[in-house]
Amino acid sequence: MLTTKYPANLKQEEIIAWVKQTAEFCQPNEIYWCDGSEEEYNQMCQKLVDKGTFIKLNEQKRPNSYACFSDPSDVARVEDKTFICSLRKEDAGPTNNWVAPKQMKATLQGLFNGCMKGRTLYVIPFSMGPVGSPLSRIGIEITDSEYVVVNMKIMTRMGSKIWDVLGTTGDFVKCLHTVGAPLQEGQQDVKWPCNPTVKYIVHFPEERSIISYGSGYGGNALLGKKCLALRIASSMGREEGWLAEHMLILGAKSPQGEKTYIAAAFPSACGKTNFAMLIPPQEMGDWEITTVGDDIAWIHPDEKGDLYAINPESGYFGVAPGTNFKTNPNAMATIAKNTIFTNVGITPDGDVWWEGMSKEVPEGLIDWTGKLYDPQSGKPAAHANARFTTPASQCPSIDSEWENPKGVMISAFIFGGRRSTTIPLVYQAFNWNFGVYLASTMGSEMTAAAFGEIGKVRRDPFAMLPFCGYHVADYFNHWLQFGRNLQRPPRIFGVNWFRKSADGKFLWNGFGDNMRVLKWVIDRIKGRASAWESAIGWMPLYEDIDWNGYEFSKEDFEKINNIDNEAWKTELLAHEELFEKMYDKLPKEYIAMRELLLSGLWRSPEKLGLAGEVG
Ligand code: SAT
Ligand code: MN
Repeated sequence: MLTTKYPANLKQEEIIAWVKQTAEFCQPNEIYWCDGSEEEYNQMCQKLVDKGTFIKLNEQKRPNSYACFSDPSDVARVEDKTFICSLRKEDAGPTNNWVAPKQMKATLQGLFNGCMKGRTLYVIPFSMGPVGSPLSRIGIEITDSEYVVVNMKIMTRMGSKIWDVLGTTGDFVKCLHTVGAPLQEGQQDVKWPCNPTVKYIVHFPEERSIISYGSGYGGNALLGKKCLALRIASSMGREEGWLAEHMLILGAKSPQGEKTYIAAAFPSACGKTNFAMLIPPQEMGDWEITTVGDDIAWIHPDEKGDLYAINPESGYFGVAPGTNFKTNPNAMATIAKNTIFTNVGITPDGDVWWEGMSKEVPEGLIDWTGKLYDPQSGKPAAHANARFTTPASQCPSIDSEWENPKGVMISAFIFGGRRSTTIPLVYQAFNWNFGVYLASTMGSEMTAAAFGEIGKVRRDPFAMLPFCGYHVADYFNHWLQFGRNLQRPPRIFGVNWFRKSADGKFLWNGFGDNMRVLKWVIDRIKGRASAWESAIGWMPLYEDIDWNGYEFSKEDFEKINNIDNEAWKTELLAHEELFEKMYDKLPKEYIAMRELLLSGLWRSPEKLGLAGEVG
């Protein structure tokens, strides 16, 4: 029987009993209660260096930073092994894997018996959201991975202070994680322990608990992120009347000093972190973009019926490849120190490198498999899903209100995917309902074979496909109902940075130039910008966009913002494919809205001879 010293300010018997029980079952060598201090973080990193998991980077070039390589079987989230184990199958819906909770628990029991042998059981108390904010939620993660402890330290508010917040009655989400690699007596550990074949990421929404087996990586193991802050929180939000969304939150300050906050959802591989940290073109005047969050937003109505959002995280777990001083200077500055890199390349002088960081590949680079990199191999040096874990507080564009316990007031939602055709650069939905329809039917062309045929459109409602913790059509209904309760519902916009010309070239620069679209969005919210009424929503004419410093022709604008009636008919038909999967719970409004959209597919600004109708 293991003895352990409980934190003095831990006041809930239930937590002590849970940890004890888990320890008896998982049989670790030791129990350690994390206090969240700097010393603890440093000691834990040193332990990872001693084990060979972490490589300490050059202290001059990348102070207090580490790199590590995962097992090749453990490089991303495992969607096919992710389960929503609600009591009833119909509550998980058609987009989630489901197994009856009893049956899943029996499977997990078999796997967890003795799973922490030879390891330490760590107890990590953490807050998603500013500590003590009424909008924040508490989780406790039990894990046998030091990598998880140090990453959770960056990504969440973690440590002893959480016991005070919990007091004697506070609620928390139980998160149990193991790498699933017990060590026998005397057995040497590997650098990246995990279970190469068996992985389970399981959510019990009614119990509000999470169990994760077999992976040490990102969203599979840092249970505060996708598991708690999206899957479990979306289910809480439905019951409690709020929204947990896969959205960045940014602030935009106009040259006149007016501040507007916007939340935006994009599927992965659409440049969310870049958008959240955008640097506006100087020619547009003194615009400033500030960052509240890059991945998740928790959104609550206040007493007046306005919407306030917090970022539940305190760090960024961002994709490294493609990040450079041009695409995202703010991210590059953020990761200059105190950062953990996973699956990037390492230079001979102890710094990091990835595809897209610079044109030349550094000589003598070690690739993410730990071998000397051969640029002729045709393989990338950094894994395509290589990540940095870095404190949000280090971001030069961090918003002054990012830790405000009340959150920031959201004035608009933006939804976008990667679409080479059909979807225009920007359009504004007619109203909340049409906006919810737009978000429900959004799709993105796949860039990784893991999710299906490359280039094919995958429907990804609200960019929540892998993250919605309940029936996706119930989720649509929740959004519709949520809007009915708002006095001043935020405006909803669709964007597409990825439209291509007939010869296959991207029409739009993207990055900083996305500020031009953002400015029109803001001007629309404030009632300042004109727009014409297209079949799918309100759209800018060429003159409505600020082109200072960007030579973008009217012809190209017509291409990028064109509504091709035939393509849209096909698009609307494709929405049916999504709907038939959830016909039993599909909002009845959707059928009507689809018909209304279809019925308007005859107009275009040329046909209407519009010069700039104000809507
Ligand atoms: O690995 S995470 O799930 O945290 C990141 C992602 O896949 O979006
Ligand atoms: Mn994400």
